[in-house]
Amino acid sequence: MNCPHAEAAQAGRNTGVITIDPMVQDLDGETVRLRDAGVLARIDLLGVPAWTVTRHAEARQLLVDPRLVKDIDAWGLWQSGVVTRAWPLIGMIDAGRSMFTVDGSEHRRLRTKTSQALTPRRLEAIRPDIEKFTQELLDALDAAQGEDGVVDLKAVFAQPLPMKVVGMLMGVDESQHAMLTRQYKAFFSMLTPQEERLALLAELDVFYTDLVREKTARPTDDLTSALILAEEGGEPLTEEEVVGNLKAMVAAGHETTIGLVLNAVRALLAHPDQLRKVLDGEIGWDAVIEETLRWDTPTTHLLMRFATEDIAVGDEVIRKGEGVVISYRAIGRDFEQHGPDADAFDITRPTRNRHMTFGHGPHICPGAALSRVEAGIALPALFARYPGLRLAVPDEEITRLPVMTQNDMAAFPVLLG
Ligand code: STR
Repeated sequence: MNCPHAEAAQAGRNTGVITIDPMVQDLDGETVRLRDAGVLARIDLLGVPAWTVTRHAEARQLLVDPRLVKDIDAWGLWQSGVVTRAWPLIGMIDAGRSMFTVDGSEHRRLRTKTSQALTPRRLEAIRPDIEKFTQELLDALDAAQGEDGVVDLKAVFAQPLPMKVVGMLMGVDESQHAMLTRQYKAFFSMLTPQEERLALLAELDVFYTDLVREKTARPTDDLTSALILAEEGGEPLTEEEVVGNLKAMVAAGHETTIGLVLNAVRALLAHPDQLRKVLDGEIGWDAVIEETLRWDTPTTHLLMRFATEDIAVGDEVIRKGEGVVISYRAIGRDFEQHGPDADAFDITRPTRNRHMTFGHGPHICPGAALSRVEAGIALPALFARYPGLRLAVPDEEITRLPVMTQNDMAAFPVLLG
C-alpha cells in the first residue's frame, strides 16, 4: 500500500488530530476513524487537546498503570490555566472528591462500601423491586401510546427505570426523579450554555448536600446512610466525600443503563434473526447484554486521566501532564480482540464476554452487576409483554443527542404491536 496514512494505521501508529464532534452526527464514522488512527489517537475536545486509547490490550495496561491518575491537578493544561471551569466538559473531570476522582489507598477507602453494596449476592435482595418497577413501566408504556400508537420507549421506559432503581438504592425520593432527569439531560448536552451548566451543578450540590444532612440526622435503610455511617479503616467519609459518591452513583446509575437497554432493543430490532433465537430460547439474554455492551457502548469516551510521568505506548509517548481519554466504543470494535468482523452485532460471537466496557483496574465500574441485573429484567419483560414491538421510524432516523461522552439517543419511538 502506498498510502502513508493506511500504513501508519496498520502499524498501529497515530496520524492526525481527530476532532470529537460535539453534535455527534456520525458516531460510527468517528469510532472507525479513532480505531484506525492507531493505538493512541490525538483528539480535540472543544479546542482542548488530549490523547485517547482506542485498543483493548493497551487500554487494559494503561488502566492499571499508577502513573495515570484522576486528580485534575496533575493536568498541565489545568495548572497553566489554559483549561478552566469555562470549558464545557469540565464537569466530567472536576466533579468533587469521590471514588471517581481519587486514586490509591484513598480510593479504596472511598469505594469499598459502595462496591460491597452492589455485589451480585446483595443485588438479589432488590430484584423483586426492579421487577415491580419494570411491570409498572410496561403498563405506563401501554397508557402512553399516542393516537397513532407511537410511544417513546426512552422517555417512558428506559429512562425512568434506572432512575427508580438508583433512587431507591441511594434514598432519593421519587418526587425528585423528574428534576434529576432534567438536570442531567442539561448537564450532558453540549447545547447547554456553560454558565447554565455550572449553575445546575451548583444546584445539584445543594440538593445532594441537603440530602446527606437529612440522612445524617435520620439514617434510613439506603446506601447514602450506609456511606455516612461507614468507617473504612477507622476513617469515616467526610460530608464532601459522601456527597461526591452520591452524585457519582446517581449520575452514572441513571445515564448509562438507559443506553444499555435502548441499544440492546435497537440492535435486536435491526437483527430479527438474532431476536428470534433469543425469543425461542436458543440463546440467553445475557448474550444480548454482553454483545450490546461490546458493540454499542453506553459510554463512548471516558474523561480523563493524567500522566504523572512520561509513558511510552507503542511508538508514542504520553508526556507528563498530558490528558488521556479511554474511547470505549472504539475499544469494543478492536479487530485484534474481537476479530475482523468486530463491527458486526453478533450475539453468538465467542468473544462477546471479553469486552472492557465497564473499564478495568481499580476504577472498574462498581455498578456493573447492577446494570446487568436491570437489563436482564427489563429486556425479557419488554419482549414478553410486547412480542410485536417494532420501531415507529426507520432506524436511520433515530438521532443522537449532542453529548460528547455518552451514546445517547434523543428518543426511541416504537409501536408496541
Ligand atoms: C457527572 C457529574 C457528577 O456530578 C459526578 C460524576 C462522577 C461520575 C461520572 C459522572 C459525573 C458522569 C458519567 C460517568 C460517571 C461515572 C460513570 C459514568 C462518567 C462526572 C459513565 O459514563 C461511565
